[in-house]
Amino acid sequence: MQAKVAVIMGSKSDWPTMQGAAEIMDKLQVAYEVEVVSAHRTPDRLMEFGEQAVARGFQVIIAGAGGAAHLPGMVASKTRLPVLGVPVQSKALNGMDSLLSIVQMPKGVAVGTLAIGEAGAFNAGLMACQMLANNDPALAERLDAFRKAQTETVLGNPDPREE
Ligand code: RP5
Repeated sequence: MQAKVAVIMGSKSDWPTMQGAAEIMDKLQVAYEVEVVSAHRTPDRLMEFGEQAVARGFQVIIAGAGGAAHLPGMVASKTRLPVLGVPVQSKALNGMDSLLSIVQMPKGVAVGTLAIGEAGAFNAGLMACQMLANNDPALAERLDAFRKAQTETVLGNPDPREE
């Protein structure tokens, strides 16, 4: 199956966070590719990735990075594909550095920024699925079922003292 989503990240150390995006895309049967593309350690690879992303058939890019997290903004500068940025929780500043680096894009180059850490990664995968579902009725049905099951899980056991 042609991968419509690229999940890139600045380092292998980001994978424990970024695998949340993969988890929900696996569940919703959306094909994706995963690569380490570092803005500062492999800048040429980043430029090449951004330039080739459309030709490779991707429709959405999820980019996770921590610290001085310039990866999402830089890749967005090289492609018209929508980029969903995930601020990875850094050790020194708990991800506030990552968040502010990703969210404060100057006008003219857009990056959609998710929450810090695992929730952000999962939601980036979820949002990529929602975007693709606009042109994929079967995926839309799977998304609806996922949301319904999530709601029923809460409604089925609303007592906070029970597991
Ligand atoms: C960023 O630096 C990465 O996205 C990662 O979050 C952070 C630390 O990278 P490593 O030193 O663990 O490779 O580029």
